[in-house]
Amino acid sequence: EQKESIVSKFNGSSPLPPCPPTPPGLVGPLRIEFEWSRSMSDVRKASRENLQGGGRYKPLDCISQHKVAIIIPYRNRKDHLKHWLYYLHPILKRQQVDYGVYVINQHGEGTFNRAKLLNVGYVESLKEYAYDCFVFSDVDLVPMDDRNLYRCHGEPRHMASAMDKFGFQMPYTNYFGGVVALSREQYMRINGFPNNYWGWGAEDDDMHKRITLKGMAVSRPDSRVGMYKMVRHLRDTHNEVNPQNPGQLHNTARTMDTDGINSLIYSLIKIEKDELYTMIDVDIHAPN
Ligand code: UDH
Repeated sequence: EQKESIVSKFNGSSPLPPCPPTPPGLVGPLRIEFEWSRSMSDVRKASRENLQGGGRYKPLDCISQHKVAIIIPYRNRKDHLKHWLYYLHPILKRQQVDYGVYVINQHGEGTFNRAKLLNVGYVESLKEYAYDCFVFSDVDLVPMDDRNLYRCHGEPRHMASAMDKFGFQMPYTNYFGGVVALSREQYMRINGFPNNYWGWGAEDDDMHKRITLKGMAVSRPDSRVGMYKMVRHLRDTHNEVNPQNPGQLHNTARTMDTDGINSLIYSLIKIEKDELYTMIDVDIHAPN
């Protein structure tokens, strides 16, 4: 009799139940090691199970309450992406997320612009699926505890609250860097992210300012659950510290309603579907 009910579940005659609020398969603290010898075929073996193409996944036995686009700003970090995929796919599956992984590649050698790439990821992921939540994650950050849920909350969420490179503490009170999650409503309320922070620095502070200026607060996991390990690396070329960037923070209140998702201009070059991710190659019109 039990067998029959399982069969009928997969026949579609009885609809899947909603996934429980707390995923049952979580394990808590994780051991993360960035093995240099890990190959892409190791990564595929560890990650591909039950994935649909382009890094899409839905739980098999319940309906997820969280449709999440994971947006990664990217250029020339193949090794980091490998580690990220190796660890994150299994975690996200345990978390019972209905998700897709979008790697937003800045085309060309122009000055890098993290926040603008994140805006592109928001727009492009929504062309594929009705995501209601967006996790914006650097490619080099892997959570050390799977209770740090890749989903949205009542307030914008700063997920990377305890990074190893900052001694597992917040570097300063209003830090909003690394990995954050915003619902569609929260993101639209702040007009997305700024498009004008070229090079390294301050775009994450601008994101935080937008949130507080619109009367929202930021929530965070505690410093155990919020632990992240970063792949160690040198500063990238074409993403030098831009000393102009912090000064722009004085203008956020004045410019945020006109600079953001409503003023985003870019040229799509190519969309590539890997089995583990969707790569969106984009020209964001970097200044010379
Ligand atoms: N990113 C790229 N390619 C680049 C630059 C940035 O993919 O060339 C992405 C990537 O997702 C990265 C994120 O943008 O994680 C943020 O990049 P970042 O350089 O601002 O921040 P990160 O924390 O490094 O990775 C800070 C500078 C490290 C200097 C270390 C010197 N000890």
